[in-house]
Amino acid sequence: MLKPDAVKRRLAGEVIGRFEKRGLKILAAKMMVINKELAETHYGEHAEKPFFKDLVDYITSGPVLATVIEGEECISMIRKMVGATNPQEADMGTIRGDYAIDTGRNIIHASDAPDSAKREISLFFDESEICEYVLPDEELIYE
Ligand code: YYY
Ligand code: MG
Repeated sequence: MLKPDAVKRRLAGEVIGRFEKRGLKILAAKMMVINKELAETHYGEHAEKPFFKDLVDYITSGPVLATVIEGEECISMIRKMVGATNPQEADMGTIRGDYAIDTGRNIIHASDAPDSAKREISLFFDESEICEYVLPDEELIYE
């Protein structure tokens, strides 16, 4: 999910483009303004953390671009491409390392495991909104 800072800074295309160029497949994408309740559910694992209120305020502060992205080992690959939670610690060449400065404005959310991906996708998308299709160059991407 491209967070409001990414959308407002017009970085959404740039970031999605990195995933496309890597060879990953975009199955769904939707601009939306998340309400407080949905934000609190999405970030439920952080409910007791001191930054929770600021995190919910921030993710609800403007439009996000929610996406569903598919590919082999996609979750760990995307987490690597995203970089460390704190952009100051994120390697150069990662999305956060290249475009962000503060943890509370770190551009992008990425699911961290198959279970959380499944849960998060179901929070933001109906099944009918997720497009299954074949990429014509799949044999050039996968051996
Ligand atoms: O998965 P990731 O986004 O890299 O980090 P999480 O530990 O799941 O935290 C979610 C979100 O919370 C993070 O992207 C920014 C915010 N946050 C924060 O504001 N301050 C922290 N010390 C830790 C996380
Ligand atoms: Mg996380």
